[in-house]
Amino acid sequence: MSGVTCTTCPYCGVGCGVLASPQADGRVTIKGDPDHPANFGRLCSKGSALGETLGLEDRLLAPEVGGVRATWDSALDHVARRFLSAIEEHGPDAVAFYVSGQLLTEDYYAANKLMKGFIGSGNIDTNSRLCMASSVAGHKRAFGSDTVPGTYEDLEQADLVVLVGSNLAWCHPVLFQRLAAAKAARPELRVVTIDPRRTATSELADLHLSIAPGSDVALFNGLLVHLAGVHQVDEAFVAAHTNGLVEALAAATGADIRTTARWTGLDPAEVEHFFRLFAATERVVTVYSQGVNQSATGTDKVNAIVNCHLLTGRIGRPGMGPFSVTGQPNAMGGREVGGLANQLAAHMEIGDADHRALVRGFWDAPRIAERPGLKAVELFEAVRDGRIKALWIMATNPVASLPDADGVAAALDACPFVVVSDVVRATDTTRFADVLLPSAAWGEKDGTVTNSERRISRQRAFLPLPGEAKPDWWQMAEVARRMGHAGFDWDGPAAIFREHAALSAYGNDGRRDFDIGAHAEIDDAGYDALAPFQWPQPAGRPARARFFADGRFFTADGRARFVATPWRAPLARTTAKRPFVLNTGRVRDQWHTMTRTGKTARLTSHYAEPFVEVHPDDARTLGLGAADLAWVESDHGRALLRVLITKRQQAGSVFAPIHWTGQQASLSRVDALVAPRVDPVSGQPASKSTPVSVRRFAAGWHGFLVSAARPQVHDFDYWAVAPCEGGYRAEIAGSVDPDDWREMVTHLVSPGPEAEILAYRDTAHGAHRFAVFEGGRLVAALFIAPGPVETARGWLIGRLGQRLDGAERLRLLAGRGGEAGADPGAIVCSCFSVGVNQIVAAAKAGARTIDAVGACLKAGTNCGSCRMEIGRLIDACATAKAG
Ligand SMILES: Nc1nc2c(c(=O)[nH]1)N[C@H]1C(S)=C(S)[C@@H](COP(=O)(O)OP(=O)(O)OC[C@H]3O[C@@H](n4cnc5c(=O)[nH]c(N)nc54)[C@H](O)[C@@H]3O)O[C@H]1N2
Ligand SMILES: Nc1nc2c(c(=O)[nH]1)N[C@H]1C(S)=C(S)[C@@H](COP(=O)(O)OP(=O)(O)OC[C@H]3O[C@@H](n4cnc5c(=O)[nH]c(N)nc54)[C@H](O)[C@@H]3O)O[C@H]1N2
Ligand code: SF4
Ligand SMILES: [Mo]
Repeated sequence: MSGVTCTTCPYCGVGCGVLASPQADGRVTIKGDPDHPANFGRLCSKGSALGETLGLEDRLLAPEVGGVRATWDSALDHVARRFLSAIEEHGPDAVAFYVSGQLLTEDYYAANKLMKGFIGSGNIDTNSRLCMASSVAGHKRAFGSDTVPGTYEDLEQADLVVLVGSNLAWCHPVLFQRLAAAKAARPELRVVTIDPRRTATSELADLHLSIAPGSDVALFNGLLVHLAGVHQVDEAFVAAHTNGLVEALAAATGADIRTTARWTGLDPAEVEHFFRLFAATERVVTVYSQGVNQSATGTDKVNAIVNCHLLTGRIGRPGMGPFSVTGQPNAMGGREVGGLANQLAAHMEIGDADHRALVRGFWDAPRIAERPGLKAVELFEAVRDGRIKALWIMATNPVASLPDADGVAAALDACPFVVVSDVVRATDTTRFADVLLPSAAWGEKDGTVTNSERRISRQRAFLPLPGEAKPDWWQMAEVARRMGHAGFDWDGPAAIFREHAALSAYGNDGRRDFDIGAHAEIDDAGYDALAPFQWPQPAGRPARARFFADGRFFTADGRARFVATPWRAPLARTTAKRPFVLNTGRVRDQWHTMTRTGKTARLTSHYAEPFVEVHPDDARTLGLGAADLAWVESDHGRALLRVLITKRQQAGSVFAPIHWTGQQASLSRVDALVAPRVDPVSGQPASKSTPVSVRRFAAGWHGFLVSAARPQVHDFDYWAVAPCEGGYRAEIAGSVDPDDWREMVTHLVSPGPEAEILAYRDTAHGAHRFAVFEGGRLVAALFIAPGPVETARGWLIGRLGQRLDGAERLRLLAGRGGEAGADPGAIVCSCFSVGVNQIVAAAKAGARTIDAVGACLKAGTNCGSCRMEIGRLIDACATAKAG
């Protein structure tokens, strides 16, 4: 294949258009698609680095049964047989699928159809349960349908954008850049961020509310009361198009500014400032994400926000509305096909007999699930206690991403039959598979995805299928056929898309929001050429960009519902034994469990290790120093993480990113700690509020290693490995010194027989340094120190693979690299590998703006994902100077 392919980024829900051009040398050039309406040519750091993640070295390229390579035929027969026999013996509810918002709509459609229409169970749930379920439930309660009313343009057209529990700068970077550009062009556009932590996103904010974890309902109840009190009520809209205001207001009674401030831990003046701003601004968009959804009161948080928009009638008009931004590339597509256990298909409900009859008729299905299936957390409980006999996991890594992750591992271990479809051979979940099925990855697969603003775009293949990899829909269809079911004989994703589009229009008449009937007759060529479009696009009726401005909702009486959301203090109480709240989330350059973004040196240089952020006051009490290691423990499990001390963290809570797994580091899965507590309405886990304790790890020694070959690190108490330019970098630590340091080096890097190992012992500092040369080139270096290793990591990495003369060797062993001023420091701009030290130096030398830093270092001038961090460094230098 050659030429330029228009496709869509496989990471976040912004859904950026990508132009991929395979080169003669096998590399693929990646650019933003200037014509795609989500990004207009922009890409963030992860999108820009897509070309570096396409290597096949770690891919799963052939089916395996029982760890042994198998043919597709035998593997598929085996899967069909085992599912059939489990169903025959124990009934349809004894089997389950656990799928993912990273499937394409066509894959997802096939999986849902097989489970709900042909196996006849509701037991298909998805990682969207961990992600969007509270928003889905909140939308349904308020609108009668799972509808995102607005569009990205609304963020640019608003006069106030409120970001609640959203680190947009890192998690939806291109949408954030659109917002930042709009604010730069129109400084009167106000931004408020609501997050217990200060983040890269809050750098853009005019007002940051560092609320007490979990207290969002109290804040928005207070806002509702305030808006009613200052007569900011759209009386006509409320009277004609809503129900339930009296009850919602009653539930919020007493939430005056003072009380709201007390419940949210904020200053009354800040609360008042926010309330006044909201009251006085007609064009308000409230964007929310996992700080809202991943909570034991997540659905109430959503409705408390939506209530304020209904009260003011600020919904569905340009620049106004509640806006749930989705995480995964196809979180929305999964909802459209009914991939959650409590949905049916095409935004229909399992619980609705008419919907069941309609879908059953359309599919010509032998049986249809009569009731909702198990939601993710319950599903894995059922696996653990033996109710589920056969489980198929597709495009998700639950041993790393579900709460009580060790419990999930135990469940999979106990399950009689586990199938895993993945693109990567070794993940924390593939370890437990009886059958491994190699899936087509991004760039190889074809289909559609729907982004946060309901825009459906094509993902197109530009690479051949490697090895024996096959698309996920094909795997599902083959197993369905082998189970004896008709209705799965599609010849490609276009056929599935046509069926999906036709079902969305079937018996619809405008009663259901999701309708793309205009595409039900699309031919294969039309599907190949399909340009991004927003739903709904019904056949014969006009398309529209926004919902609800007309006041017509999808409830039985057509009116929206105010939902009473009485404030309850968060359930996860800290105790003397577990005195901190563990908050979890994302970093800029990694995607989830790192199976793709973890492959590139560029993306791992921003953060190369799993870490926990701790407020300086807490660090003091805990006796933690900078870059110490600490045990973070909950009632469910523990993790060993690098300590980052920062004031951006609230005292009393700690933050750890979710990305690291057993593939990259020792005990680093934060979900091993997270309690399996869920929101009672949505079943979404409260992933951001587990009580934990933090304890310093008494390391006897710390080590930093660079090595051309992958090092053998698994025996150490602590280890974390990442790729770097020319090889690997690793952080290691142990509680007791080894008997022989030199032997340890040999064990770590297995030097060849000709290797020269130079050693240096710095007795004054208790340090040991080793350098290993092969053919005159540096192939490994290890720096050991009694405390966290202080060395110029970037400098050392830069020496890997180089020929060093005698003087250079001495300098290296003396650990004097950084003193030469050559250390860029931790990488901030991953596009041009520009580090903290360089940016600080530029700022000190007079670069006072982000653009000035860009002009001298190029930092921040490509994808722009790092601009907020550069801004913060400049500010810090300016403050230091002033102070
Ligand atoms: N770089 C990167 N981007 C991603 C992803 C990724 O893995 N990496 N994943 C994608 C996916 S699937 C998702 S779902 C999105 C998630 O996108 P976001 O929701 O923006 O990301 P998170 O970091 O999970 O959490 C957001 C913020 O919620 C805050 N928070 C915690 N508790 C509370 C609370 O009680 N109230 C409030 N108001 N805030 C709170 C956290 O401090 C955190 O800063 O990101 C998507 N984009
Ligand atoms: N504590 C805590 N836990 C969380 C969260 C949190 O904020 N805090 N966030 C939650 C959220 S919002 C999410 S979305 C989840 C994400 O959690 P996961 O879904 O578990 O994370 P991923 O690493 O994206 O897993 C995707 C898997 O699919 C594989 N894959 C990639 N492409 C394909 C493909 O085309 N086909 C197939 N079959 N496989 C493919 C990848 O190699 C990888 O193994 O984590 C959740 N867990
Ligand atoms: S913002 Fe970044 S990760 Fe998200 S779709 Fe765009 S390029 Fe991909
Ligand atoms: Mo997500």
